[in-house]
Amino acid sequence: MAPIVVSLGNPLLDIQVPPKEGPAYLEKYGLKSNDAILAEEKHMPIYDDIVANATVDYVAGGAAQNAARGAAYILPAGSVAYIGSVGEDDLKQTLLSANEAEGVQSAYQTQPAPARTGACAVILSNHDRSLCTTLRAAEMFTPDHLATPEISQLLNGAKYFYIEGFFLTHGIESALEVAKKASSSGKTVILNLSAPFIPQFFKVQLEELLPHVDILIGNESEAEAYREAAGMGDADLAQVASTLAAMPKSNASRPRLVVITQGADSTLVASSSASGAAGNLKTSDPNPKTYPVPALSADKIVDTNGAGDMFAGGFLGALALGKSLDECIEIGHKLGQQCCGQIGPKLVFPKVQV
Ligand code: 26A
Repeated sequence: MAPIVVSLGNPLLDIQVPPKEGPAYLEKYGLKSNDAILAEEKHMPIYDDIVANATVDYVAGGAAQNAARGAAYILPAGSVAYIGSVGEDDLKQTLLSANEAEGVQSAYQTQPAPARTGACAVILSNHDRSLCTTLRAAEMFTPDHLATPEISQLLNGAKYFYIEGFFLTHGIESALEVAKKASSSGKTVILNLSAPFIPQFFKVQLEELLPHVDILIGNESEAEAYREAAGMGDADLAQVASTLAAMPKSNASRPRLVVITQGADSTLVASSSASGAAGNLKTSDPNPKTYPVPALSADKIVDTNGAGDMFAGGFLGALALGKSLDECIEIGHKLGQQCCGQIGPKLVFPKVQV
């Protein structure tokens, strides 16, 4: 079966430090307990440091790669492919195995040595996670990969395109190429804001891509960062979501949805038009609409790393199955919660019915 979902992002191996040991590393490297950043010079020793001195877990990561595995969880075998750039090393092998085990086709661009696959130090404390990333080979992705026969066939055959906001730090040209082509062919483009620093420091790239985006997904801190970057004063999240939904759109035949998650609190969906079209809010729904999140007791939470990606992956998979918006949100919530019960951005295997 040719993949109908293609996901694009930075392939990373997550190196996780458990909550007991996490706070010391937050302090040592000046990291916030709940954040996602690109490592600066002063953070660079963290990778060797935690590997040598902490009890680490290695898990497949990379925001869009996690979402790809989430979508694959609920779609028929062979439905999902993932594109990103890696090095020729053991980290790549770990990522390949995770994708293969979970039904994601890895359509990697591989950089020659000495380039190494990217890594993310995941410092846990309580239910928070601090992500500190060194992109390495991931930011060496070049648009010519998209033109190779294998990848262009993949792009032509797919119907749903998922792009992580993180990719915009280096890959706006490729992201635009994928999104423009997809949206001009009436296909669906989904963008995740990924982290507060994307609307904060990459607002130009974000707004360049946004016209080609049908569904924008983010969390409350990313929406707040956009509010600030856009000078929206004390607008509430519903206003921020509605503003983003109403921004110019190249494929005017379909409304834009903006989905804002708020952890354990309700999820918000704003639409550029409450027309009742397929996959949109119903005409009778409020716009924005608030979806309650089922309760998850604290003792069921192992760590929250990847929960947002698995929400997005569940949403994406359900969308590709032709489910209603309400069902997409419900499945997103289920996979997000499932992920909270696992170490890292993982789901439950053998698979459980969602
Ligand atoms: C460019 N940056 C900072 C990143 C990331 C990232 N994925 C792509 N680019 N920083 C952290 N992640 C991934 O986010 C997941 C949790 O949402 C981590 O690898 C982690 O699995």
